[in-house]
Amino acid sequence: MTPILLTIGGFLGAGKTTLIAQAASILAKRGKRVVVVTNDQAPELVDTAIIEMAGVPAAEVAGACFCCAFQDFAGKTRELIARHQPEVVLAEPVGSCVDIAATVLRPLAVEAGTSLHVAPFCVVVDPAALREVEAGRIDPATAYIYRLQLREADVLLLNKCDAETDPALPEAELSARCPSAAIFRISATAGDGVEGWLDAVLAAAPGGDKRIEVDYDTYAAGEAALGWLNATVDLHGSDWENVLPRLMQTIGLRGVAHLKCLLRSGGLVLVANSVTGRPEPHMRQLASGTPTPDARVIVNARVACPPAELRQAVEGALATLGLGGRVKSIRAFSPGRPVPVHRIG
Ligand SMILES: Nc1nc2c(ncn2[C@@H]2O[C@H](COP(=O)(O)OP(=O)(O)OP(=O)(O)O)[C@@H](O)[C@H]2O)c(=O)[nH]1
Ligand SMILES: [Mg+2]
Repeated sequence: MTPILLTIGGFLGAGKTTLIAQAASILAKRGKRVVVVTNDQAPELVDTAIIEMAGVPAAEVAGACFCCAFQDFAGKTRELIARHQPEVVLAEPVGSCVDIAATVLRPLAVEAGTSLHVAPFCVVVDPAALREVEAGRIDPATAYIYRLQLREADVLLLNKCDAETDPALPEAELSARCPSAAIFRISATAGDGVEGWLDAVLAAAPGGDKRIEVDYDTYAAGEAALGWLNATVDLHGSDWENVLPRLMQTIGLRGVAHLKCLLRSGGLVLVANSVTGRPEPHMRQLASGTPTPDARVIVNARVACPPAELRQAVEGALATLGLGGRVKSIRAFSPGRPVPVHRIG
């Protein structure tokens, strides 16, 4: 059987990984084999750890986005298919990327050796981030990327409905921006609406054929406006449930696109996030085993500030914690100009 490639795009922090974990769990309960391909501009990903903890086979394309590392993406996808014979491949492109249909999905359809049914391209939207964009509170070039992401979607997923008290969720605004996209209201965490969406997209005709014009200079400027930091740090202490939000709060960056930290100590695994329009750190327990006095923390930060400032904020916060803070690795940079290997416009 030809595996279905279901690509879940959308802006940083929209809920892509949460949705992928939820979809993988629903499909596994239906007896389907699922694999996941994650993506980032640098290695050491919170997302890959989350997916692997959910018991789903995953591969990571790290160091560049799917479009710029197309051969790596196609190769990793082929390897996962050969090893696990999945019915569904779930893929998460980097949240600051756009032009996915032209540079990833259509090239895949012609790439020799990758036999896949490309499902409709789904883009996840956090209403809080959409409000920030509409209010002009994010960098104009980054907002350009955000709006283009909506325009190339076959399906828009209005996520985090559980956290919205306003009954007038911006559905009308979304249909105006992207008239031909189907819209589903979901909660990736609670699972509301997720089965209905999955049934629809897995049974649908192939997708990924929207054509959009992209100004690569503005696209590059929108990505370059973001500081990117991936770090792995060892801490020595206790009371990890309080340490993680304290670390996030001390990093204390404004205009966050997505700050996420994953802490492992013995059998305890915690993850905390702060996203555009929802700055208060939100913490979840992924595993509740007994902790030890040692913890390893992965920090992934994508923030609208220069990378040097971002690095200083993270290193300063680690020093303030006073828990040893032995940095195993740290990389801070701004994403380079996107140069897709293929573009089928
Ligand atoms: N309330 C609520 N929060 C959600 C929902 N889906 C995701 N979140 C939260 O949103 C934050 C970001 O979720 P992720 O799934 O990591 O977002 P992402 O789009 O994968 O982010 P990047 O990989 O950085 O682009 C986390 O704190 C999630 O718990 C939802 O349906 N409801
Ligand atoms: Mg993610």
